[in-house]
Amino acid sequence: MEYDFLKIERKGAIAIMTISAPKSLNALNSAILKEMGDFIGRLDETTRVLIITGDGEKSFVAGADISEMAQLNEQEGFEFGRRGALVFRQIETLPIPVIAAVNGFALGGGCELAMACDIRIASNNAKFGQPEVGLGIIPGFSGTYRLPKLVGQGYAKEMIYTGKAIRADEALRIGLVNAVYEPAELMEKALEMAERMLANAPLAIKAAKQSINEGYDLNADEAIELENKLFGKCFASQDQKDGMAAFLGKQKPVFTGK
Ligand code: CO8
Repeated sequence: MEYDFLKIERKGAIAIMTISAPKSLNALNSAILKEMGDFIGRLDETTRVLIITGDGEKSFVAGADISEMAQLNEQEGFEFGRRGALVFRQIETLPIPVIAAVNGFALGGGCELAMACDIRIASNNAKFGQPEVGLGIIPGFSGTYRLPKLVGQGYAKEMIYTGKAIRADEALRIGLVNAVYEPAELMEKALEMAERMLANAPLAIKAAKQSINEGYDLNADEAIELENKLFGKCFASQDQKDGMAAFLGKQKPVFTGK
């Protein structure tokens, strides 16, 4: 499948989705959101880790496309926000790990896209921010929901109310990103992390992701119950048998994802 705004690369079971709209620093318009939804919807079990990045050395995603949003009325604004939020939720609920390799500006919808991914790593020139209130709107691709979960309400409110952008080192300090690298190293490090994940049991990673994501919004008893069920289910998999047999036989496990 060919896309106008996405470059798709595959390295074995790793897919790299690069958002490419260089004239607007990869700002997200409806066409890009549609292509992202299409690509994510087509992923099958041959893809076991997804890496999302932006084209060029300057920007991951500089937000939603302001020129498209400028003329929207209330209903259209609602629909545009919903479209982005649904695509981001699709990313968040993929049964595989998703790594955001943030290679520059991650502002507004760009920061929100990175937050819909499981893990964020950044280049040292990256900048994160939610500048929406300076445009007369609020974060509309679920940033008010995900930013406080990642950095706490106090810092999230400061970022959203002031609209200030923070540098990669500050994003690292507050836990918005896991690691910061030289720009030239970023993709290599993302691939390295993805490879480590590929060495593990796919069904176990899927269950762990479900337990963490869904458990977060439950109360303690419900979250522990959910983990318990998913833990039990692992024992119905061949991967559990192969993984434990390999350990006991002092060998490296080879997982089949069954
Ligand atoms: N939308 C449209 N065009 C953009 C965007 C954007 N978000 N960001 C940059 N561009 C364009 C610029 O207009 C410029 O175009 P042109 O060359 O035609 O003038 C080109 O990209 C290059 O940008 P700059 O010349 O401004 O480059 P600088 O290096 O000087 O600055 C910045 C880079 C700091 C990233 C600057 O471009 C900027 O501030 N961009 C806007 C960032 C922003 O405010 N993002 C948040 C947008 S709102 C949002 O994301 C809401 C999400 C939820 C939506 C819900 C819908 C209802």
